[in-house]
Amino acid sequence: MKTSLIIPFKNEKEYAELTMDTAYSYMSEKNLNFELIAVDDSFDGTWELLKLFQASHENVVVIKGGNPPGYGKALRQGFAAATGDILIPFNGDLCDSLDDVMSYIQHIENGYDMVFGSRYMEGGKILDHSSAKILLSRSGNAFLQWIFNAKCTDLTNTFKAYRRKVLDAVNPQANGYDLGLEIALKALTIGYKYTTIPVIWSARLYGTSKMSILRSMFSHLRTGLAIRFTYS
Ligand SMILES: Nc1nc2c(ncn2[C@@H]2O[C@H](COP(=O)(O)OP(=O)(O)OP(=O)(O)O)[C@@H](O)[C@H]2O)c(=O)[nH]1
Ligand SMILES: [Mg+2]
Repeated sequence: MKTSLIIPFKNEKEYAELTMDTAYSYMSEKNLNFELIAVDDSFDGTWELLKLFQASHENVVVIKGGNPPGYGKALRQGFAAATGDILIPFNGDLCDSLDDVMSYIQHIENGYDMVFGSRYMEGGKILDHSSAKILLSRSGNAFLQWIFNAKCTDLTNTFKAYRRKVLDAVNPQANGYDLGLEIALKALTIGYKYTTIPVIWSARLYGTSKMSILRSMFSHLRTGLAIRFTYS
């Protein structure tokens, strides 16, 4: 099966080449059939670095984001451009692990429609992150897990893998950080087969965070409740 990694970038000039090169080398060394789709909303030179990388590599697509920009919007543009059978959002600041990408692919090839990653289950890890952010994220996730009776302690984590048919059926609409949650919850209510595995999340070494924890917590809860009361 072919895998598309969808990689969003917003002002990540320290990461543009590093992330593309790290992902490309890893996927090539594992002999995977893959493509990298970068979706860029930057104004700091990241775009030029991505285009340079694309010029010297096959199976790399670089797309300009929307106006106004958005994390979820960028991922949706990436999904629309992807030609793979397995679609995986992979953050541009290398917080997600490529070994976990490999496990995702194996689980989908073994028959699952979706694989969720949890930083909070046994075997999962968060390397160096503010404890206030973790506390807020864990409590929001505990609530969402409870109202959906889901087998996942980290539903809000966007780092998940989907068979293409899941995205076709869900047709997600979110423009922000709630996109991954929207897809997962709608797909759960449809009944797609999923599993959750532990994943490792590492804090960024360069640049600055684009996510506001309070704003994204609010949008996650709003999205979760809206789906809970309209889809089931
Ligand atoms: N194209 C695009 N990419 C975005 C946007 N917002 C964030 N990103 C990228 O999405 C990835 C994740 O964003 P981060 O700001 O690191 O969010 P986070 O991982 O929750 O925050 P940190 O804890 O600081 O790592 C990064 O590669 C960002 O550059 C956006 O509006 N458009
Ligand atoms: Mg990050």
